[in-house]
Amino acid sequence: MNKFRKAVAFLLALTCIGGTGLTMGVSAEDVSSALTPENAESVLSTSPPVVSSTDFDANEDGVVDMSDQLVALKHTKGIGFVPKYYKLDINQNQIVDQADIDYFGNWFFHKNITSCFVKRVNGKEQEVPYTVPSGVMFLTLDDYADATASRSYRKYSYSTNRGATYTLTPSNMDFSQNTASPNGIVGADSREPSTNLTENTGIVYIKNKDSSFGTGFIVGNHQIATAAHVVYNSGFKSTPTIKTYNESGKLSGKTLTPVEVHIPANYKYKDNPTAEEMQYDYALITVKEDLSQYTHFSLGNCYNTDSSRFIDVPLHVNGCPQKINDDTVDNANDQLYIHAGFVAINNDPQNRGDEGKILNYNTDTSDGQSGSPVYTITKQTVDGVTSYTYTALAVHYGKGSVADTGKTASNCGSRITKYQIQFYLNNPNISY
Ligand SMILES: [Ca+2]
Ligand SMILES: [Ca+2]
Repeated sequence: MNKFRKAVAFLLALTCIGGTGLTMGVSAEDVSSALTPENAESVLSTSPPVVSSTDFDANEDGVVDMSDQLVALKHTKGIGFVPKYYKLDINQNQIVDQADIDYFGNWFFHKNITSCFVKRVNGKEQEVPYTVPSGVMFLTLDDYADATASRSYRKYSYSTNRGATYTLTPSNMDFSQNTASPNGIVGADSREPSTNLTENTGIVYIKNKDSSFGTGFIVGNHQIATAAHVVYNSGFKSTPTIKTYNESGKLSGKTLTPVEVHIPANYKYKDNPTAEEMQYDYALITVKEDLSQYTHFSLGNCYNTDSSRFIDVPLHVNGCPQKINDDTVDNANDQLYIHAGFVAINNDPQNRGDEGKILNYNTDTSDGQSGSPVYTITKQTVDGVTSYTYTALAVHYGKGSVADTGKTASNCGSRITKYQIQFYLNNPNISY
């Protein structure tokens, strides 16, 4: 088995592990007939996007081939990280996610691809083009996203009431062995009922025994992401009730069985956390049921978050608010609500200077939406066939510190980085 076939075999194995969250653009037949290093280079010389081949050489071995797609897949699954991770951003939207894996495979095999963001407004989708011009790698260094320090976590079993701590380190892949070969409402309340959306089945309602509730989202076959403050205050809250949604944004009637909850060891419940504290406001709940049939949210490793170029990224928050219509009317039946806003940069000086630990956005939210996915929708059309990727860039916290006066950068959440990708997707300390 040559190294390309090995790479693809492993990649296909990972695809199976990933369940429905993964859609790959290549088949085994494609690989055996098309993959040679010589072929790879000729493909590159004739196929868009025209940046340069080295821009996508993620493993830095001098050629762009399927082994680069493999390392991209490992990165998005938290197995190991690519140091120059912007090289994985094949569709050039400043976010590294599942959409890039799909794009790579299709691009490599000469498919005709278009890719853009989608913003949902009044139940319809608007296409939002990427703001990075083709051929330009406009990078703002991002220390937080590059961090490889260890982070400690606490876990708690709902069945035994026992806890434990452990540490994870998001380690970069080592390519040195490569042989040289080629909350708040911002202005008017713009939220609308979230109906007929595929991603609604990836969202869950989390109700605590103390009657507080929040939102969560499915990121793996047994893993649900939410905010730490949904499941923890002075200690871990008792076992929550978790319910799923159908595509119409209504509760489906199905209840999941929580097994464990995990939070960062540094998390402390606080009413008005600083960005430094808010970075730890994320949690993982494992459930007994197999969630492979539900929509999975990809976890996005974004960069350029300090750049004005990132401001045009449409960000959706979809969750279950306690009240709607400017927080005056009860949200009967716990319907999902969605709104699309934009990433907000530099509008909130109190929240900036945080080294990118949190993300700010002007998307409308209110209590109950804590733990919601803050996500982009990427639309890819390959040879006339359209697909969507839902990528969380943050776990929604709530109102920012200047919510009531700023009217611009009101809401925020803890940002997804390598820490969270490893924690949610490649965590040997979870059971279910
Ligand atoms: Ca390479
Ligand atoms: Ca991308």
